Formats: sequence, structure tokens, C-alpha cells
Amino acid sequence: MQRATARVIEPAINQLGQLLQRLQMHTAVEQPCPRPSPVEDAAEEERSLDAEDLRVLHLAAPFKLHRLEHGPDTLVVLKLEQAKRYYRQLLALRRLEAAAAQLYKERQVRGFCHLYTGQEACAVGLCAALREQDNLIGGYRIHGYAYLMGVSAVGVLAELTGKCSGCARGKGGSMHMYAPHFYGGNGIVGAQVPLGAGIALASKYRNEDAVCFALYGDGAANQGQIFECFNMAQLWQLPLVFVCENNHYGMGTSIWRSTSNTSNYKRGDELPGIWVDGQDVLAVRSAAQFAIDHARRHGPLVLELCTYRYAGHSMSDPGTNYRKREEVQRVRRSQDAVERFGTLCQQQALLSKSEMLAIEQEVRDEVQQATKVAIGDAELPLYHLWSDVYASSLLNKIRGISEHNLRHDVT
Ligand SMILES: Cc1ncc(C[n+]2csc(CCOP(=O)(O)OP(=O)(O)O)c2C)c(N)n1
Ligand SMILES: [Mg+2]
Repeated sequence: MQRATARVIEPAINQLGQLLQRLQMHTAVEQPCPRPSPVEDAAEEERSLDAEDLRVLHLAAPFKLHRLEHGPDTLVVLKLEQAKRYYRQLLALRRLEAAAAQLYKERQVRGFCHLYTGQEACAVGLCAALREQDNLIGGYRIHGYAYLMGVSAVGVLAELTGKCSGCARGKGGSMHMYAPHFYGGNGIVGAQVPLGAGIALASKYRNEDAVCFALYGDGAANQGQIFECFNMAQLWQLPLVFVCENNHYGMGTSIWRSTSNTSNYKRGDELPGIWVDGQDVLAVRSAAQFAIDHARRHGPLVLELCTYRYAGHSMSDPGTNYRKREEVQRVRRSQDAVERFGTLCQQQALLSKSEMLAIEQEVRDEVQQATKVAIGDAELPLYHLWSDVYASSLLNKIRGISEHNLRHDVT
């Protein structure tokens, strides 16, 4: 439903974005984009747009560019409908993770649980830019992306508790959630990036005009396989966007201890790169729109989303051995993505306090209901352990265990 609405509205917004881009001044390579100078026409545009519940806004932080002469729009459009949708999504992601943490503490969740809290603007901004045919693949911190790509709150939470209504029917858990155009959910650090290159190669081969976003963290960014993908994607001009969500910490260590070049947007060698304020939904959306356009026309590029995670690496990590509690509190106070976007919407008179409270209540109800289902729902019967192993059931048998004579079903 959310994606269908986006399909109608985004082309109009894109057109407007292109118009506004023409009004922008551009910068030299390696320089941050300047804010656009006030132009008479833009002011006129702004006046007429305001009348239709649109705002034309300057992004708070400039982009940084690598091997690009022109960057994403720094003058962006926010419609009333989008303001509501993004605010709702930001809140939903935060609430879902709070519910996941609670379920984990109550021992309803077995296995891993990696929370995305703090990074919500990255997921909401990226998914706002995706077109119907575009694909996305990520690592293990994936609950929020699953939700935005079409998995319901029940689908996410019941997957965590291992129940039938989970999006993988409880067989996948925290790291293995899937939906159409959403390829998960991967537990092996960095392994999703070559898979993403494969997805981009397949859609190029089939002329689908689809771009693939392959996500990875600042810790994964040091892996060899990512550099191999940079090379192949550039050679084959794949429609692939490498997205490094730099939350500044890996598992038990910081980027400053683990990485010699901490400017991830510059690490693609010949690939263009863009540094983005990952706490700003509109900056992420603008960068992702630019990236889609670039990847379709010229091939791969790197987006580095500068962000922060509040929780530890996983539920078993308190997250305070390798960073100070005060640092987390400072980011929460000054950079929180939900707060920032909510304040912006209020300042721009797009959302009133009471409307925001109503959205909060709606989200709270949705997650509360989903939590109940996630606890009360049944587990799959045992024989489903060997159903759906393959997408299609070739011989109705599972390869390699013929002595057990197990029939394979696709359900
Ligand atoms: C190949 C591989 N090596 C190591 C691990 C263990 N491990 C899990 S997460 C992680 C750190 C990844 O950090 P980052 O990429 O910054 O992602 P974040 O947790 O910050 O989202 C490590 C080393 C793993 N799962 N797979
Ligand atoms: Mg990290």
C-alpha cells in the first residue's frame, strides 16, 4: 500500500527535483555541495507549492562528493503526505525495535537479535527513493528494512519469536527476513554485497531497469569481497548502489581502531561516492534518488550514510565497553532522527503536535497488536523443517538425505 502510494507521487516529486537541480550551483570534485543561492524563480516555485501543502527545504548538512562534479539535490521537496508517512515509518521502526528488545528480555526470542535503533532515517530515506522494480539486500540489522519493504509488524515480530505468522514462518529469525524485491537479511558480514552484485547483474541482463541497493556496515567495509565487487560492478557497469551505513562501530570496536581510511565514500577507487547525513531522512532520500539515476545511466557508486546505533551490537552486548555512555546520550539528544524529523515537520507547519500524537498512538496500537500475535501464535509443525527448502520442488525429495525418504513440499 505504502509502495503503491509512493509510485503515484514519486514521479511528480522527481520531476520537481530535476527542475530544482537546474537551479543549483554545482561544485568541484571532492568539495562539499554549497547550499543553493536564493533564486527568484525558486521563491516563486516555493510560494505556489506551499499552497498545495508542499515545502521546499534546504538540507541541513552538505553532501561530500568523490569523483563527482554534481551531487544530489540540496534543495528538496517535502509533501504533507510524505511528512506523515516518513514520521509514521520512523516511529514504527523505533517501536518495533523496542518491542523486539522486550520480547528478547522475556525470552520469547531465541537466537540473535540486532537492533537498528538510532539508524531509522537511513532506512526510511532509502526506501522512500526506491521505485517499484528496485531491489534491496542488507546484513543482519534488518528488521526495519523488512518492515519498510512490505513485511507487516506481525511478520517481523512473529519471525523473531519463531512463529507461523513470521515472514519466513519462524524459520529465519532476526537475520533472515524477506519480501518481494527484498533479499534479506544475511548473517555473514559483507556476504550480501556480492549477492547484491548478482542481483544487479541479473536485472541488467533481463533489461528490467532495476537498481539494487546493497547495504553493509563500517565494520564490513574492510572486507576483501566488497573491493572485489567494486571492481566487477565498475567493469560491468552494474546498476548497483553500495550503501555503507557507517554507525562508527563494529562488533566491540570503533571505526577509528579498525579502519585506516574512515571516509568510506572514497573507498570505491574509481567509483564515485557521496557522504550523506544519515540522520536526515530527506538527505538520504535525495542521495538515493541521485544514486538511482546515476546507477541506471553510468553504473555503480558508493553512498556512505553517517549514522549511529544506540544499542549494542546485539542483545548480548551492552554497547558501553568500547564507547562512553555519554557519547550515546549526546547523539540521542542532538542528532536523533525521529526527533529531528518531527521538529522539522512542526516548524514547517506540516504536522501539529496533536497530529503527531495521533500517529504515535496508531503506531503504538499496531506494534502492541503485533506483539500479542508474536507471543500467542503457534510454531510450525515439525515436518515443516524440511518444507520450502527449494523454491520449486523438482523431484519432491530433498537432495543428499534420500535414506530418510523425506518428501519435499513447497507450501
Ligand atoms: C564473515 C564474518 N566475520 C565476522 C562475523 C562476526 N561479526 C558479526 S557483526 C560484526 C561487525 C560488523 O560491523 P558493521 O559492519 O559495522 O555492522 P553494524 O553491526 O555496525 O551494523 C562481526 C565482526 C560475521 N558474522 N561474519
Ligand atoms: Mg557499524
